[in-house]
Amino acid sequence: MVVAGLTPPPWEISIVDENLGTPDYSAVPRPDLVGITAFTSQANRAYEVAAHFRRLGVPVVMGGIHATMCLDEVMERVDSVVTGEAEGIWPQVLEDARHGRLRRRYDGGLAELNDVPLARHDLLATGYACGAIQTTRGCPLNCTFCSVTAFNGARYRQRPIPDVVREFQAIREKLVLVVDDNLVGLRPEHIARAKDLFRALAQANLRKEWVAQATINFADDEELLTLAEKAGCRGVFIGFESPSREGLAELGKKSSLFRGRDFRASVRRIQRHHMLVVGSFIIGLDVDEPGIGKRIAEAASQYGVDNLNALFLTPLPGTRLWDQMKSQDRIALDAFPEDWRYYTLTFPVARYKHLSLDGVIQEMISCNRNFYSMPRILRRVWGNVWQRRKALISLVGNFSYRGNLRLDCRAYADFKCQRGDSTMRILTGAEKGVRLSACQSS
Ligand code: B12
Ligand code: SF4
Repeated sequence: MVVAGLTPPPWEISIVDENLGTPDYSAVPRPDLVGITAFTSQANRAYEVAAHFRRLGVPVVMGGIHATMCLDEVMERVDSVVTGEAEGIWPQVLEDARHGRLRRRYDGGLAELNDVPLARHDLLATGYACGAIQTTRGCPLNCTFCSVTAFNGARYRQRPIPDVVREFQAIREKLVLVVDDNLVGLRPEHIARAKDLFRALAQANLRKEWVAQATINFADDEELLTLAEKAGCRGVFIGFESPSREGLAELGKKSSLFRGRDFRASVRRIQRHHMLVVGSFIIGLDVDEPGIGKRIAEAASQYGVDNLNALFLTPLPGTRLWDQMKSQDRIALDAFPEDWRYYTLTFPVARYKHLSLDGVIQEMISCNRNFYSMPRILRRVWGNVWQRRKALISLVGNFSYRGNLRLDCRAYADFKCQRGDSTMRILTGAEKGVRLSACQSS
């Protein structure tokens, strides 16, 4: 939608979001140019779509996180790759495409956020549960496992407030996901700007509710919380990552944010402003030993978060964790691009120090079973009723996570079957084929 916003007439644009289903591309009028974006986990599908249009002779450009982090792989499969942020380079790409002289590679680097256009929300289909908007880019924290600093840089950049308000007004949906990685930033001037943004959103009387991602310092400023609530903030997703100090140090999570902090009190302060808190944790760190799943569930319950989102430690390309695991030969699923489909953070794709494949999966199951046990869910939902927070959303959220447990177990069983065995041995391509058909027939 942002790239569409950068695209001037006479270009006519349509957006196909395959999250809504796969269209019959052969019935779609032949375009002059195809642009594709994909997360790493979606790369294989992106290549299928690219191949389809290239067969028709339509030039294909790919950009976004995967294209930037896996440039060589992507270059082999499309006509042109745009790495980095598109704002500074896309007009040039369009001009070159118009004259039939697309270059193989363009680099947009990091954009000035004054140059970010209003995203074309009008081009999306209707019926989404929520709209999406970005108000800042970049994160100074540079955690080892995360690609945000590598992609968007450590300099925290904020969009002009009038642009954000206008874009919010253009979003149809009542519920909005603010996609920023770090909603308020860390430095006083960033927090002051976040307050100004919240004031402006409240004043614009948008009648929208929104959720965002933040670091735990969001809880430290009462005025900030009051303004966020008035601006429509109803929930925050916070990465706690590990219940242990050693785990946080391993992930490079800035210790000053965590040192000496009373997590329960921080979470409560946010919740008192009628916002839900989703806590994210990672399983599979080098410090994690058997029992970590239960330990995380207990920490999350003790902190008082409304939902727990536990993920497997995953070496995403371009991260410091990737470099480290690659140099230690610990990337277990490395038949790329095929294996990218497992890089959803919901499958164990690496070799973990103290946990076998079965072991790490069991820890994940135990973590979720523990946190989403019926007595714990009821206690949390009752707490929300009592505090007059979004009890219904909390109830639905908790039950949908609980409902996913059975699906997760099935997915792990399929994953293990396709992967071969529990000793972390990687199968050859031929072995994989045999295994796969065995799985399908069973
Ligand atoms: C919002 C978000 C989500 C939302 C998406 C909601 C939505 N409606 O879009 C949700 C919650 C669903 C989600 C899910 C996941 N996410 Co996510 N997500 C993000 C987040 C925070 C913002 C993405 C965004 O909207 N950015 C705003 C736009 C404007 O930026 P952009 O996409 O980078 O586009 C710019 C450039 O890249 C470029 N560009 C992009 N595409 C193209 C295409 C062309 C042709 C051109 C020319 C240019 C171009 O131009 C744009 C303007 O400069 C990013 C972090 C980040 N900062 O990017 C993580 C991020 C993309 N997510 C990530 C991951 C891992 C996931 C999950 C796999 C994890 C999980 N289990 O939850 C799932 C995958 C879901 C799936 N379907 O497979 C990783 C991806 C890493 C990777 N290598 O793929 C990121 C980078 C975060 C991280 N920790 O590293 N995510
Ligand atoms: S995990 Fe969060 S805090 Fe760490 S670098 Fe990524 S966006 Fe920043």
